[in-house]
Amino acid sequence: MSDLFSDKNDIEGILLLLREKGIAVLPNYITNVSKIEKEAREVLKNFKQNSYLFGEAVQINRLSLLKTYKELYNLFDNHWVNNIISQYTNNQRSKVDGAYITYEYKKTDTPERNGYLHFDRDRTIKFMFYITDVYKNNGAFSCIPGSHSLGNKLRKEAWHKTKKYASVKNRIEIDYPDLAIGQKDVIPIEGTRGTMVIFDSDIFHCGGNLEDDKSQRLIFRSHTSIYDTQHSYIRNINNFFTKLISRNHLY
Ligand SMILES: O=C(O)CCC(=O)C(=O)O
Ligand SMILES: [Fe+2]
Repeated sequence: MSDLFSDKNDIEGILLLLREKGIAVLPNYITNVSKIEKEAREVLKNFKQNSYLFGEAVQINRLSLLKTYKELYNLFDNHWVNNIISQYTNNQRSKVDGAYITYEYKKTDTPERNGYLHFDRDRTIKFMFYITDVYKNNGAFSCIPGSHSLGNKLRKEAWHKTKKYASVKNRIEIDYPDLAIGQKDVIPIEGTRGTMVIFDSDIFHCGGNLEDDKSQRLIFRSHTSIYDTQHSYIRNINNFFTKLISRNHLY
């Protein structure tokens, strides 16, 4: 997994990893996480919760809704984040759209949707910050480095077959069994609290599956849409005006 590590100051190295592997990991991105954790727990208490089989989740549709939570807000609204988004999207985008806080503490028989190996139906670049230590047993984000190119192709093909978000086939083991790709191929992206993970949501990934009821994971993650098909751009404009659909950016 150390071949996915980069240094926060090495922007070129981070971009290279994102392009070649679909993921970059920055251990010890921040050393003092306690204020961030305090704010994240307040948001979980104060905001409306989404239904989430693994525990609790709050969806923040626009990052600006977090403005009074300075530690959380600053983590995703800064030059470093904006620079990476701009360069990775060739200046199509420059800022974080929204965010999620997820708190996983329930072991389930049937996984939540993000627990299945998948690529996201809408492509985004995500910054994912570990507020607790993350290990295989507490629902680590897991992925197949380098699978983002195949994910990109499959996502575009899937959208050609339907116009309905919920019908887009994105679960690898269920929807694409012929690939014979599955949990046996994933690696858990483990890290201590303060780790930042950046990934392209076309990568095959999953997370949140706890191995026992004692382990817990708390994560703060942002998402920024990448429009790489004409219909994804048009869909976004439609969503903006109609506000009919609230996308779930975990899958
Ligand atoms: O919970 C996880 O680690 C995976 C979440 C996920 O699928 C996503 O952020 O797109
Ligand atoms: Fe996902």
